[in-house]
Amino acid sequence: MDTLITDFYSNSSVDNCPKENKPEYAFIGRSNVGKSSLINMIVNKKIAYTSSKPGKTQLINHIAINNEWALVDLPGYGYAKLAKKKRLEILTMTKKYLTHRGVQLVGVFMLIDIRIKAQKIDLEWMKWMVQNNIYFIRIFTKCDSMNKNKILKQIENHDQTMKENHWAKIPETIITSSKNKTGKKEILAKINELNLFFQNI
Ligand SMILES: Nc1nc2c(ncn2[C@@H]2O[C@H](COP(=O)(O)OP(=O)(O)OP(=O)(O)O)[C@@H](O)[C@H]2O)c(=O)[nH]1
Ligand SMILES: [Mg+2]
Repeated sequence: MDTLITDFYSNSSVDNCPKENKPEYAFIGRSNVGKSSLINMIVNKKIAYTSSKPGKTQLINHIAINNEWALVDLPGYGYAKLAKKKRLEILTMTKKYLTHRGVQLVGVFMLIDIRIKAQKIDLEWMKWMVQNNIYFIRIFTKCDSMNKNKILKQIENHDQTMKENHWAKIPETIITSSKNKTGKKEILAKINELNLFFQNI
């Protein structure tokens, strides 16, 4: 699937987000997990701002593709160094976007750093999405940092933690690396499948 960027909008409120009824896919996860980098990898362009310092993305960024669908880069959560007021503002904006966008928010890619063990804050976010009927897929990022066996072992540990926290079903999972372009095909295949689903609702 070609990914031609046809538009770019940044907003601080869901109320101002583009009105066209096109399917979109949001990227969430802890600050610095690699959301903006993954989007850039998918579209093959440095469109979303990235940084080695957490807290880079602070708005709701719509990247329209082929005039047909959009990727949405969101701010990260869990960055303690941001002023408390700003952090709360961002959290409120993000949660309002996720709950008020409507059916055109077809799915969320929930990013988790493969290098670290399951974090309470990520589990809480996943639970919050289930409670709010938000469909999400789990994406492990930065998988260039270890070999296949270690990756599988890490995922097994994450799954185990979810089971211990009473998760009945482990979410669909995609392994990625923005550095090596791993997972691009799988993410685009998923988006393609969901775009077709959206056409039929
Ligand atoms: N090794 C490796 N590093 C990565 C990868 N993806 C992102 N990074 C690095 O992780 C850091 C954060 O990347 P961003 O894409 O800005 O992270 P973000 O989740 O958008 O962060 P916020 O906007 O602050 O929430 C940067 O230094 C990236 O170079 C990856 O696949 N592999
Ligand atoms: Mg970002």
